[in-house]
Amino acid sequence: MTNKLYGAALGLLAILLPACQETPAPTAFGPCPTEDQIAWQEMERTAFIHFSMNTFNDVEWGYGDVPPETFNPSALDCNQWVSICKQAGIKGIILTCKHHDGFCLWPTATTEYSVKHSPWRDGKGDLVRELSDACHKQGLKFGIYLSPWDRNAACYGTPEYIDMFRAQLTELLTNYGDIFEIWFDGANGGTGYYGGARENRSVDRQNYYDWPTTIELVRKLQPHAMIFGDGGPDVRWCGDEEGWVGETNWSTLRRDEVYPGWPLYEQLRYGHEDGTHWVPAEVNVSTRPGWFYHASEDHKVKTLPQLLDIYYQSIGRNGLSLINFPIDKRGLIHPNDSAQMVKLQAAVEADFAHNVAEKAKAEASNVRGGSRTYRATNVTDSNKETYWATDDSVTQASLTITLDKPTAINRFLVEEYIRLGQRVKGFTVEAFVDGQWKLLDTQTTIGYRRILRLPTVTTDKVRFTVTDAKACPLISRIALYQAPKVLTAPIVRRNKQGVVTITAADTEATIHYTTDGSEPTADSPTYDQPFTIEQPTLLKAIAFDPASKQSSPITEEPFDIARTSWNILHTSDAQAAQILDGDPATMWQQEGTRMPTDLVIDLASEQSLKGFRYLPDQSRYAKGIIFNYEFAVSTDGKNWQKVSEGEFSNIKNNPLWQTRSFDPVSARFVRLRALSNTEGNQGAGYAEFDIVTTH
Ligand code: FUL
Repeated sequence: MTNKLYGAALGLLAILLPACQETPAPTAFGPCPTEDQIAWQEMERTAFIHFSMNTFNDVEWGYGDVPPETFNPSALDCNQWVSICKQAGIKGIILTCKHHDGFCLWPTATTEYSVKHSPWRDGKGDLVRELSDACHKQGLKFGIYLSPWDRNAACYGTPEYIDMFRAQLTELLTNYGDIFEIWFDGANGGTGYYGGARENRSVDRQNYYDWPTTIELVRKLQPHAMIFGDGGPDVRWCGDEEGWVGETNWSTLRRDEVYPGWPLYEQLRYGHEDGTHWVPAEVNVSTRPGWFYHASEDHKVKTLPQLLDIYYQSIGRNGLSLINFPIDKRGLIHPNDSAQMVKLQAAVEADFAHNVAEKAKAEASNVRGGSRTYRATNVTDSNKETYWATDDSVTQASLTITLDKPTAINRFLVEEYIRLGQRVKGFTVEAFVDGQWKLLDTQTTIGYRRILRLPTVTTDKVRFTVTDAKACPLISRIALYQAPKVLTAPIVRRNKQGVVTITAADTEATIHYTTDGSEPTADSPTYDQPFTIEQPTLLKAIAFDPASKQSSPITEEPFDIARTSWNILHTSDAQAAQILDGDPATMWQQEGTRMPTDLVIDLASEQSLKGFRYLPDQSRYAKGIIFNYEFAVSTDGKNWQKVSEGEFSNIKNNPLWQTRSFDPVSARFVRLRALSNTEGNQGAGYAEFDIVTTH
């Protein structure tokens, strides 16, 4: 080799060597998840099953005194539950093996208060067995809910109960295969049957249960199971039962401060930035207002827009979703619940059908050691084990994704490489539009996954900037999508003054309506601001997506005359106005009266009437639902003529609009007289009241 050549080779080596040297990998920062916690988080969607004695007694919390004979499902089929869960994209199911009333769904040796004394399967049934078998057969994981509170057990409150509780746990963790999660409820202590004592037994929530010993027992019997509690130890409550966790959501928690029934539970919505342990949030919510089945809630199953909000406010905020199916009295998932949950799955699949950033080019303002191992394109390579990392000293950095051509997007998804801890404290998302950067969103934490719903923007460059982090950010994935619009039938309301508002679930959809009875189409008038309808009119409306040319189902609203000048007589209660405000969510409860209770309205002018409409209280704990009624009319407010009477049959289970017709009559005053309500007490409540004229 000549000297010249030798020199050139040396020079080349000098250039190549640093690139060949391994850039040191980032080290873990703060608490990190275990492999079991990661496997749990990756399940993303799980289901709760609330089914027990409460189902048959139409209550949410049983007292523990109802005889086991009451438990008698007629057509129970766990395979139906599991099949529906599978169709709904769910990966594991948790069963209320024992709720607060103490009734056990398996033939336990610890108490007589169980399925073995029920008529179901002639007392030979074991629901825990049936569901765990069905789950394992269909490839779903199985988990258990065992209420620490037991309102049936005579020994509740004494050390003897803790032994009984652990014996129950041992049965459940030994006899039913792999358990992925054990759910310990924070509700405990209070009134109960307690073997006939019927008293109030409060316990020292922090110490009574001696949780450390119970946790040790679980670890021994099911070492891979996640233990859920207000503060974990493995996975935590999200601090509400409405289906959301905070936008800022740390998977870290000062765990030792928290215990089941912790009064500062609202902090669980956000986790603790300075947390000492990895305890990710689980977001539990029911498909209906209640956890247990009540026929009266058949029409209150969450709508697709509500379920999508829950999805984005749980999984989209670094949480795991746990959605409850209240099993009905037959022992089946009610068709209303399964339909909605399957719709949710279809909508989620559509939203994430096509990641337009997959394999896209990406460049970053800083790459750890300039190394290919930590390059920017790791976020678009579809490999969750590779990630973009910056130098240790860098906690603010940008990464720009360039698309092949301008593309419409409205979802931004980002994931941290959580194996080495949760780091990002703040970030922004921008799009390059019309020659400049447009800020789309400013947010805080990321964690396992963050999904942002953004207004649709067409762009070929998206810039993600970490504005603050605890340590160098490690980003394993960024994805961009264009989710289709949510086209559900619009909501139509008319207030007392006759002002009509129409809202679509998707704010980017257009709304079209007709008032002549014809079917609305994209060519019908566009709704862009409230308008007034004073005369009887059938309003029909749709939501429409101009991009896909798809329409929602039609909303039909049969309005009668506007209630503008109506006056509710014989009351000074300002809340009374709420029964004429067109909003079914507000109500008036006539307190302090004894049945019969009258609702008297002056219509301000004489009208030709042929019927009336009554909507009872729509709230979760509805009051004063009128059962027996009389309806009378008057021209002078003094002399009354009864035109209708009877009962609103099945109104408790079906608290929808009740319409009653009568022979046409002319009158200025109307009187709805409540003779009884569904609870057999004295209140009369109304969400809305209206009349039907002959027009
Ligand atoms: C609560 C319980 O009191 C409810 O009945 C339900 O089981 C829910 C999931 O947890 O704390």
